[in-house]
Amino acid sequence: MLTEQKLSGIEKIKTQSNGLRGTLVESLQDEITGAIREDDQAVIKFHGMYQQDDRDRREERAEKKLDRLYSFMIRLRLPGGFLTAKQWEATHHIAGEYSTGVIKITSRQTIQLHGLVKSAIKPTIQAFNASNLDSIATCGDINRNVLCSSHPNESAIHAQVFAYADKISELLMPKTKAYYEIWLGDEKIVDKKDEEDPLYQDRYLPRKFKIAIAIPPNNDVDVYANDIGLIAVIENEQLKGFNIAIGGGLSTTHGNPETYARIGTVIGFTDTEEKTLKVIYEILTIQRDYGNRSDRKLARLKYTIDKLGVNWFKLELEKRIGFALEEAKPIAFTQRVDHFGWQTNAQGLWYYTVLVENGRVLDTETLPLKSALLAIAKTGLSNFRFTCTQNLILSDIQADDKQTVHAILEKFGIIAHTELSSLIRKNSMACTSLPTCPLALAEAQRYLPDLLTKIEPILEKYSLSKEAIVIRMTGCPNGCARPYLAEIGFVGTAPGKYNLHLGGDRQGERLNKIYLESIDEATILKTLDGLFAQYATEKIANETFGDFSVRKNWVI
Ligand code: SRM
Ligand code: SF4
Repeated sequence: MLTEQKLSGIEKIKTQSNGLRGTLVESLQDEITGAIREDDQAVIKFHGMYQQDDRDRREERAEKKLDRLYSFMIRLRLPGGFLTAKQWEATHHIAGEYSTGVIKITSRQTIQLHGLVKSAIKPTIQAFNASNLDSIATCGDINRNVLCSSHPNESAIHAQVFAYADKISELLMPKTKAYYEIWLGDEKIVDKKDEEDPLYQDRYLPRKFKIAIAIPPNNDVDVYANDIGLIAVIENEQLKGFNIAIGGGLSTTHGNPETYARIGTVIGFTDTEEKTLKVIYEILTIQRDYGNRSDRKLARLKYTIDKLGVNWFKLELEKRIGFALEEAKPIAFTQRVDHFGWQTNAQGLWYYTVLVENGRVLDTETLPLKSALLAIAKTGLSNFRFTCTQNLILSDIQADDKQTVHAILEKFGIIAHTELSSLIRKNSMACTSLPTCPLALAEAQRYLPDLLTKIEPILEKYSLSKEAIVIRMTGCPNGCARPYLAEIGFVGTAPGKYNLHLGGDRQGERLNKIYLESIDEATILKTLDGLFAQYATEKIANETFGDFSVRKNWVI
């Protein structure tokens, strides 16, 4: 084990946090500042929150010698991304009362609220708790929200596979009761044995940890971007088990060649639930014991695996689980899509997938999306599911109720918005970035819609509007909208400047590469014009833009 390493500062904060309590109680009571103490900023992440400030207002406040405008972002734990109509209605009101009002669907199938002032945190958590919702372990060095293919029409046994997201989330929850004590006023734990944690101990994991479950042929979860990817093996509508991929992760750091994006390596297959859960648990214990705890840039599972070797990792895993993994079964991903519009599943229930640009649910002058969703929630006729491309599925609607939901969607202009939007817009995704993200170097969700408006006519010019090109943008190289798995990826380098990545495939099995560095909008549009012109005239039948980029050696 890597005991000789000098531990990073965060490691000490974790072990000295008294089961993730830190001094949060004192920080919350301090009325002099809207911020919390520095160490608590690390601790609060494990409770699903980040301290942020409004970056649009930094300069103005600095000039007035004012403190930054601090606020908090809260992220819910929603395994598989599911809310009932009642829970959506509650979320709508909580967002209105305590946050900016915008409900943000994330690239990991959950929702975030931004702009909570310190005194609003407790009432927000208590209001969510009243709706059986929590934000435990959605951030921090721990297992995060577990993803599962969103589209119930994808498989007759979707519900069976979907249930694994909950099981895994429960299995990997921390044992500390700090969340209940601090935010919900539960009694203090007297006997520390009650919260002994054999998995996380008092040091938790070296870094964040992500798990996703995919149901082929749709790789809508981007399964290979996760520390653990489970790929459902289904034969004759029976779940046979899961292929297991390990070591996916996308983040890089500009100018640090030791960092890289990596797609998961498939190491085998498990057939039973017991075995699958055991494998997952022990992958975490290996990462806990061998992950890098001195350099957080190199602490994700992907680096542990590459340092120790896939074979070593598999042998160590088999030692810990006590059985050998079976050979991976053949599976095939042929798509990575959200099925917009109406769909039905094997049980005859209906689903409407709504395009939510960059996951931002709000009312604008032209699109009152938030009001439309509230009206639907109030009917109680539909559940709410979130996709990993920040869209929303109104789900589990009885055939007799379909028309009622349809009429509301139509009245608020949601049908037209969803169905008339271009294919490239439907296949786009941008991260939150400015003004809340402290790490942003360039705009993303506030900019991509406008950039797409300029890209759409270029595609039309070359009769390429029917190409479902996957395009993604992030404001920095951390990769929160998974731009490295897009056919066209933009990664922010500085205000108004992006690296342009090309060559990802359509189903999310191949990373793209940098084609041009740090280019501005004019260069982006001119470059794409040239590339689309070639693609239009030289592509072979059904060749995707990503595959064409590789065939043309645009990226080597
Ligand atoms: Fe992320 C950090 C937003 C998915 C890789 N991410 C952040 C923070 C919390 C900034 C910070 O550390 O202070 C961002 C908050 C911005 C804000 O105001 O909302 C942030 N990440 C997001 C979300 C909301 C983007 C979105 O618009 O949807 C996604 C929330 C997912 C969720 O619900 O849990 C989000 N982040 C991702 C993904 C995509 C994925 O997991 O499929 C990645 C790349 C995959 C991966 O992990 O390798 C990702 N986020 C990062 C990283 C780099 C991690 C690393 O390995 O180095 C950071 C920075 C860090 O952890 O130090 C980061
Ligand atoms: Fe922030 Fe960078 Fe993630 Fe975008 S990719 S949300 S800018 S950390």
